[in-house]
Amino acid sequence: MTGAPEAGESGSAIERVRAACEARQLPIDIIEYPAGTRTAEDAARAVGASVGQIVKSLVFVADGAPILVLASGANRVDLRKLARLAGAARVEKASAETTREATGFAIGGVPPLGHRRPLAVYVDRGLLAHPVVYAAAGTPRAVFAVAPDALARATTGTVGDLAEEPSADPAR
Ligand code: 5CA
Repeated sequence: MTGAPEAGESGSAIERVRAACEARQLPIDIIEYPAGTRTAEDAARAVGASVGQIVKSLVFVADGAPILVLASGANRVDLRKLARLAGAARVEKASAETTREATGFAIGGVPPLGHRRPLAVYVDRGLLAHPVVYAAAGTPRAVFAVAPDALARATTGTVGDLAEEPSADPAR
């Protein structure tokens, strides 16, 4: 056996992601980068892609329930847009602990699928502007390349505009 399974989870983090992708008929190739892919910027540097091509897999809490947002590394998530898309009255960013509890993965390695329990998924349509994007594969050193439309299908994600306007005028 290789790799240390995480306490309370069956299989290593990477193996859980691989198995989830296989179960959804999503063919992927997981690549590990010793330099690390913890943040979108780190991942972009390691892969040699633009930061917009990096998938941020972010947990939010919508009316008390954890949900997952797949956002482009180039965008910040607009909480009002997310609340509207998710049909929730109140949405907030999840803590590191809630993220770990909901997904079974630690921040920096949270993948878009393969979570401990199924989460409703919302996809930032900014990801669809790229032919290929790169998502975390369970650890802060592993990513996989995937076509964004295939990723949205495999996660049964709801696609919408979730990007915070970069030019928003705070005085308005
Ligand atoms: N491996 C990379 C690229 S694939 C990755 O996982 N990026 S990420 O954006 O999905 O994960 C990092 C995100 O975790 C940050 O953007 C931030 O939103 C969130 N985060 C970082 N630290 C904390 C924290 N202490 N509590 C809650 N969220 C955090």
